[in-house]
Amino acid sequence: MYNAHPHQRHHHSLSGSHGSQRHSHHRHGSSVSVPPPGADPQMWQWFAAVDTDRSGYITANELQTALINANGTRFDLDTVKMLMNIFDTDRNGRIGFQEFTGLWKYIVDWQNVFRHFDRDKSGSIDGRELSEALLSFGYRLSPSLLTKIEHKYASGPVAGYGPPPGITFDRFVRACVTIKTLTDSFKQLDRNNDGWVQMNYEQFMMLILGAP
Ligand SMILES: [Ca+2]
Ligand SMILES: [Ca+2]
Ligand SMILES: [Ca+2]
Repeated sequence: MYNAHPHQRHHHSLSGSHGSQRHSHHRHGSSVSVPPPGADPQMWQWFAAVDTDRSGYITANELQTALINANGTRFDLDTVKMLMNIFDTDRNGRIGFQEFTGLWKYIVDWQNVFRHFDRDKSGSIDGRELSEALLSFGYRLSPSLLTKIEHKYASGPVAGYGPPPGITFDRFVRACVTIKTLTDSFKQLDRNNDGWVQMNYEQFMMLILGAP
């Protein structure tokens, strides 16, 4: 979805085999093809394009199929699960239309952030761009931490050598959300705000496993 403008997805979906003309032939058609009252018709079209089995809900698999990085790779399942976890507010394991509205806006906002910090328009975020982005979010990280993050989230070098190929959109979002989650967890324990915490094993494990 990063690569394709929402409109392109919309047209793609209508030209594909899941066009809206099929709604009425589906056994659940009457209940899911009609947008909820007051729904943005454009948003409903995008939702219908991602809900390929017309169940009225978006699953992790459907979401992963719909989300494409600029370099043509699909989003990592970890990122898809993270997004589902944030927006599946009723905790039924699927994304309904109202939840999708929030999810879509979130992705569009992140696309704008990504494009802003992808200074060289390479379609990925390199170490310098990452450092600038995190600094603008208020994270003043050491060079070694930045390198660690860059290596963790960059996709492997294509030729096995040379500079890391950078961080794709989906991994950039996951990196930023993870850094925020871990930092917030730390700050909660660091009550006097001196940069040190005392925690037991249980707390440490909960903190790490609670990160996306
Ligand atoms: Ca579905
Ligand atoms: Ca849900
Ligand atoms: Ca770049």
